Amino acid sequence: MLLEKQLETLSQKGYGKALKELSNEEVYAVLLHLVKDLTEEKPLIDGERKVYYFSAEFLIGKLMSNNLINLGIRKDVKDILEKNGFSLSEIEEIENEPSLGNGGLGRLAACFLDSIATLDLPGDGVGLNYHLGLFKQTFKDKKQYEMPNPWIDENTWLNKTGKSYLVEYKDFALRSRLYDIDVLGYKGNKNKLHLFDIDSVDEAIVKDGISFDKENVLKNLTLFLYPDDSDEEGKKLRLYQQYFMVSSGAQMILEDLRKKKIDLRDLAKHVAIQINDTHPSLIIPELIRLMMKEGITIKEAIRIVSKTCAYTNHTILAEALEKWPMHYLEEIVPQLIPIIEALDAVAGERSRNEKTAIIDKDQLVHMASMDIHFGYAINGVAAIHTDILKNTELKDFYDLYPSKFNNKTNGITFRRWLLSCNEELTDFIDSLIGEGYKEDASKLDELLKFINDDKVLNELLSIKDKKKADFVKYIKDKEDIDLNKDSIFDIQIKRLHEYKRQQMNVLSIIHQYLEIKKGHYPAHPITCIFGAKAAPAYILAKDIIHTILCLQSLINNDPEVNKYLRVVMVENYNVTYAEKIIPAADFSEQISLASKEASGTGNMKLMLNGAITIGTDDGANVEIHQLVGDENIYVFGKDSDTVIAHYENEDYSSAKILEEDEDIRELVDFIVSDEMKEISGKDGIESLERLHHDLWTKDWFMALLDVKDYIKTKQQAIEDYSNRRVWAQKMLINIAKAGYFSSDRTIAQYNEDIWKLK
Ligand code: B1N
Repeated sequence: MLLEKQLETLSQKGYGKALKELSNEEVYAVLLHLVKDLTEEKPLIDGERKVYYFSAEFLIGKLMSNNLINLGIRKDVKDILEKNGFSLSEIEEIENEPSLGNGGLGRLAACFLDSIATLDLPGDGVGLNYHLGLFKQTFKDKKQYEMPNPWIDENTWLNKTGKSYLVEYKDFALRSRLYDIDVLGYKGNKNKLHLFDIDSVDEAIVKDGISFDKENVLKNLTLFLYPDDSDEEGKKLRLYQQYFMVSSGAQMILEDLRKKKIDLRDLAKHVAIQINDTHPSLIIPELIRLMMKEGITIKEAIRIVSKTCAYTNHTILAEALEKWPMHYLEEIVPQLIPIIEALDAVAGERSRNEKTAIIDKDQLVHMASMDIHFGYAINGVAAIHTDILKNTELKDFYDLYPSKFNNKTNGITFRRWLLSCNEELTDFIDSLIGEGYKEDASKLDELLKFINDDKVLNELLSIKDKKKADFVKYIKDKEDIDLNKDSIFDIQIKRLHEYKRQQMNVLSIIHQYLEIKKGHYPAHPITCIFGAKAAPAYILAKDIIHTILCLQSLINNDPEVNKYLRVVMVENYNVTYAEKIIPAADFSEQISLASKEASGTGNMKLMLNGAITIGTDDGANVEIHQLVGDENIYVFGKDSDTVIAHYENEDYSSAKILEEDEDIRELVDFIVSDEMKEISGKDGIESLERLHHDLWTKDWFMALLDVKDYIKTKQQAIEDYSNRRVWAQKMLINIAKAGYFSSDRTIAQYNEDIWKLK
C-alpha cells in the first residue's frame, strides 16, 4: 500500500498524472526516482578499513531489475504495475545498458560490487565514466561493423557529486569530475561506484562508425571504453585514461582521510586498494608521489603503499600483460618517472633476476612486476590459473614472494544471474528449499535430496522449455530469426578470441552438416547459438565471425539440413542478451585451449541455470568438474601440462595433423569450399581464406589438437540428452553445486585473506 502511494505521488509530482495514465518511458522514470528515494534511506557503509576496487571496466548492465530485487520490492512493484496495465519487463526494456566493460573482467567487477554491499562490507568501485560503452555490433554482408553505443540520457543512475580533482599531465592539466552510482546490496547496505569524467568530452568527434581523433585528449579522454589500441595513438590515449583514473581516485581517497583527520601514514590501516588487472597499476607510483608531496619520505611512502595495494591477475596471454615504453611515460606523466625508477632500484636490490625487473633492457615498464613487488597480495582467479602463475608464468616472482600468492576463484552474483534473469527457476527453488540460499548460496545443495523425485525433475525440464520458448519469441521479435524450440540449445557466448576457440565449434558444426548431408542424422535436433564481439582491429576474430555467419546462411536455408541443425549468431551480444540466453541453454560451451582461460564466469552462470558444460579442463571448468563429478559434465581435450609442453618444445604443427588426418582436413578445407565461397560473396572470400590459411599454417591455439575429441564428446552429449530423466538429474546436480560460485563466497574470501575489513 505504502509503495503504491509512493508511486502515485512520484507520478503526480513528475507528470501531474495518475500512474495508470503514464507512458512506459514515464513509468521507467518514476521507478528510477523511487529507487533513488529508497536508496537515500539506506545508510552508507562506513567501517574501519575500506576497500577501493580500482578497475578500468565495470560492466554493470541494466540496473533497474537488480536494484528492485536488492531492495526487496520487485514483486510488489510488478504487481502494482500490472494492476495499472503495465508490464515490468517491458518497462525494463527501456533502460539503456551501460556496457562499460569488454567481457568477463568488467562483469566480475560489477558482481563484486554487488557482493561487497550484500555482505555489508565497506567498499567502493573506482573507474571511468565512458560516454560510449563497448561498441554496438551490427552485421552487414555477414561481417561485423562497429557503431557508437551511447547510454547516458536524462534518466540515468549517475549522480553528480560536486567533487573534482586536478589531474596533471606533462603539457596540461584536466579537472576530473566525480559521478557516483549507488550500489545496493541484497537486503544489505549501500556502497558507491565512483566514475570520473571531464566536462569537455565531445561526442561529435566520432565519425564513420567508431573512428575519432585519438590525439584530442580534451575531447576524447572518457569518450570510449578503452579504444582500439592497435596503433600508437590509441595506446597513448589508454595511458592518459589510466593515469586520469588513478590520480583522481588517489586524490579522492587521501582527501577522505584528511577530512577524517587521519594521518596519511596510517593509510594502510584504513584503506585497501584492489588493482583489477594491470590497468590501474599506476596507482602505486601516484600514491607514493602524492604522499611525498605531503612530506613523507619515499622510503616510507613505498612501505605504506606496499601494505595498501593488492593485485589480481586475470590472464596469462602475453599481449594483455601491459608494458609501457618509458618514452610514453616521459611524454605523458614524467612526474612518475623518478618514482618508477626508485621502485625499479628497490626491486633490483631484492633480486638480480632480469625477469623480475620493473624496467627491462628495452626500457619497457612492466606493470605486473610493479604490482607484485609493491603489492601485499597477488591472486589468480581460479585454482588452475593460480597454479600456472606460481609454476610457470610468474614462477620467478613466486620464488621471491611465495606467501603473497593466493587463489580467489571467481564468482557471479546470483541476484542477477538467477533471481533476476530466471524468475521461474528461482520460484521453483524457493518452493523446494526455501529462500535461505539467497543469502548463503551453499544451501543450494539441499536440492540434491530431490535427485530421484520425478515431479521435481519434470518441473525442471518444463521450466527449461518455458525459458527456451521465451527466448525463441525474443529473438523472433528482435532479429526476425526462427528457432526450433524443441532442439538442443547449444550455447557459446563470450568474446571472440582464438584461445576461446569458436573456430573449433565451427569445425564441429561443419562435421554435423556433412554428416547430415550423408544421411547420418543426429540423435536430436540441435541449434548452435553464438554471441560474441570481436575487437575492431582483430582481423582473425572477424574472420571467424564471417565464417559463422556464412554457415548460418548455408545451413538455415537448406531444408534438408535445417530440420536437424541450425546456427545463429546473435547481433550485439551484451549483458542484456546474456540474461535472455542463459536461462534457455542446454549445452554450455567452455572449450578454450587448456591453460588459456584464466577462469571464465559464463561457465558458472550457465551451470546455475541448468546447462551442462562441454568443456576442457581449463579455468573454473576444473572446479566445476570436481564439484559435479564425471557424470555431469562433458570434459574433453588435452590438459594444460600437455599444452604448455607443446609451447615450450615448439612441437605443435597443425599442418602435420592435417596431412595425416583426412577427416580433420575435410572439415578445415570445407571453409573454402565452393558452397561457402558462394555464400560469402566476392568480398568475403578473403576472410574465409585467411582463416583456412591460419588453421593450416599456424593454429596458435591448437584447435586441431582437440577437435576430434570435442566432436566425439559433443556427440555423446547429444545422445544422452534424449534420456530426459537422466538429463534432468544432471541439471539438478549442476544447479545444486553452483552455490560455490556465488561471488558472495569469493568476496568473503577476499575479505578474509586480503582486505581484512571487518
Ligand atoms: O577475466 C575474467 C576471467 O574469467 C576470464 O577467464 C579472463 O579471460 C578475463 C585486457 C582483459 N582476463 N584479461 C582480461 C580484459 C581487458 C583487457 O584490456 C585483459 N579479461 C580477462 C575475470 O577474471
